[in-house]
Amino acid sequence: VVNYPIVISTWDFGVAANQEAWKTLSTGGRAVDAVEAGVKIPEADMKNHSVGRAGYPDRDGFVTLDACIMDELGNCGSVAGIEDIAHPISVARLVMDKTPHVMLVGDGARQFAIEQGFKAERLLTKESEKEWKKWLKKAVYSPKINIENEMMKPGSKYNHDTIGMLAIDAKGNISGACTTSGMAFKMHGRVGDSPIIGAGLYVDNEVGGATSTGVGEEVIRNVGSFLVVELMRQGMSPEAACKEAVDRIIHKKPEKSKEIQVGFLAINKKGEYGAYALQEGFSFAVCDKDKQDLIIPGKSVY
Ligand code: SD4
Repeated sequence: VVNYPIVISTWDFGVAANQEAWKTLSTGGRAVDAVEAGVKIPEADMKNHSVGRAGYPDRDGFVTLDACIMDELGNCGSVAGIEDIAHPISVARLVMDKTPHVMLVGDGARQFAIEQGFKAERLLTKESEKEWKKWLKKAVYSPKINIENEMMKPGSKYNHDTIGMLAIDAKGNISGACTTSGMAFKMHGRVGDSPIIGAGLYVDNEVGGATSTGVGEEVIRNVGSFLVVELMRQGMSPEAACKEAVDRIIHKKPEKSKEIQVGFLAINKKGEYGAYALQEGFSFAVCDKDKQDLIIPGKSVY
């Protein structure tokens, strides 16, 4: 039995993003078009301070965005540390479609976007600037993630994060997209897992796809999303594969693992899905022909 078309994505804002993706999937469109359209919803959301235009800036006040996309043919595109462009996922899509490259960073990514007709605009909102100035008073920079913990508390105003989305279209083809403003008040130039193919996102059309959210450094160290897909290739269910990837992080850094959040989300070729996270508080959204749900998976010790 197979279950597609289907789209799944990280966090509660995934519900609205999935609805947008579903418009493409339910009318016979390609998964890659669906995921691009889907993640543009949180990218454009002015209330969302962890993805796209209203994202919190880095510690020097620059809003720098990361995104990547991967299709069923193994094509992929990525931008990292791009400034002034509200929809980094669409720039990543054009890196994939129109250049011989996979990844463009910083000013080069911005220049490419402008050449492709994107508007350069100030992304730092008044609200984000206010939060940044508040943060500057103490300027506690702790990559071991006080801010991330705060983000993960249900109801916290930081309680939104990277969106990673995976879709299977009516033909059974799998694609994924991932987009973020990264860790709030990060070092200028810091890049997380989200735009790194294999870390924040990976798709193999024969096996499935995976994406991640949380502290990108730990995901990069373990090449997390690639690992999840490879574990599914060996026969693990999506949830078991996500759990094993989380366990690798715990195994390598047991102490640090107590203080940070990392979550993986995965789907296999049949449209079975699952997720696992280091800490409580992670959620993901599922949309297929029968349902539109928000699911709260367990944490590593449940
Ligand atoms: C990153 N995984 O840049 C992304 C987003 C993030 O807490 O910071 N999440 O590491």
